[in-house]
Amino acid sequence: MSETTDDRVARLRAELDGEPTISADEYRGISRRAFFASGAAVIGSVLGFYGLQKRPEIDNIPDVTRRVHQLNERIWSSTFRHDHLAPTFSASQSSVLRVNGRIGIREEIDLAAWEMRVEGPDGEVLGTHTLGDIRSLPRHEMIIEHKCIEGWSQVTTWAGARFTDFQELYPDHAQTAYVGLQTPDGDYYVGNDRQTMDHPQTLLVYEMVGGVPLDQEHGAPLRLATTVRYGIKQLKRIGVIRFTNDPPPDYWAERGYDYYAAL
Ligand SMILES: Nc1nc2c(c(=O)[nH]1)N[C@H]1C(S)=C(S)[C@@H](COP(=O)(O)O)O[C@H]1N2
Ligand SMILES: [Mo]
Repeated sequence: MSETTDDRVARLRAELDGEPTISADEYRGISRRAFFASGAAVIGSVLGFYGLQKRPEIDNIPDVTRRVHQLNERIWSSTFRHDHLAPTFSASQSSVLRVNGRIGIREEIDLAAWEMRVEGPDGEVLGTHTLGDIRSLPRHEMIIEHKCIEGWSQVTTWAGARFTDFQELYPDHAQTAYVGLQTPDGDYYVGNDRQTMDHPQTLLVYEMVGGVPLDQEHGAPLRLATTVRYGIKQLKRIGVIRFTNDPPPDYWAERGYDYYAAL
């Protein structure tokens, strides 16, 4: 795909803003192609090539992609391998992740005053935590490839607590279908499905490359990192965690991106 000068200017401007630079339409195109490439056999049996051939060229694309996404999601939730680990890398391959996305973290916060609130399905407060609480859980480090839907990826190092270890503090809410996360100001918010949160490579991260505490731009004092979802789902500067059975509001899903953003 060739990029016009206007596209490039728009992209660079958006990059300066630190926000995803791919439009929802482009994203749908990419994810549709990826899906067709990986799931042609499944789609063939479920949708039938009849439906695909009949598809009008441009007008109907959102409709077709919506159906593909619904299928995609169903296939994902039925085939998700909970024990499948993403590849890890050596420290020499790892570097501090480029900063991307500043929604909900534009202003610096007082890290000493930070607290994280935990809520149940109706917003009832179940608990609050300091960073000390999270640091007292077993520390795990992972050197993984972070992937952004904008089309770049980078090997980086994260260290923190496994979400499953944190979840043990809330056994009554360990089976909810979703976990919602929000920045303290509520400006950025994501919903992640239970399988994602229960994955062993899903961490509440407080340190980055070299064991250095997370800096503000990377989401200090605490962010999410996971190998099974794109960057958009890895919320920086967690203020609220909510256990819920309904899909929590999701910033980029509201703007047309696939809710699951699965890898
Ligand atoms: N609060 C917040 N978290 C966010 C974002 C954001 O805009 N605000 N952007 C997401 C995106 S699109 C990516 S790729 C990663 C980037 O993390 P990094 O800045 O540490 O590289 O953060 C994710 N988490
Ligand atoms: Mo991203």
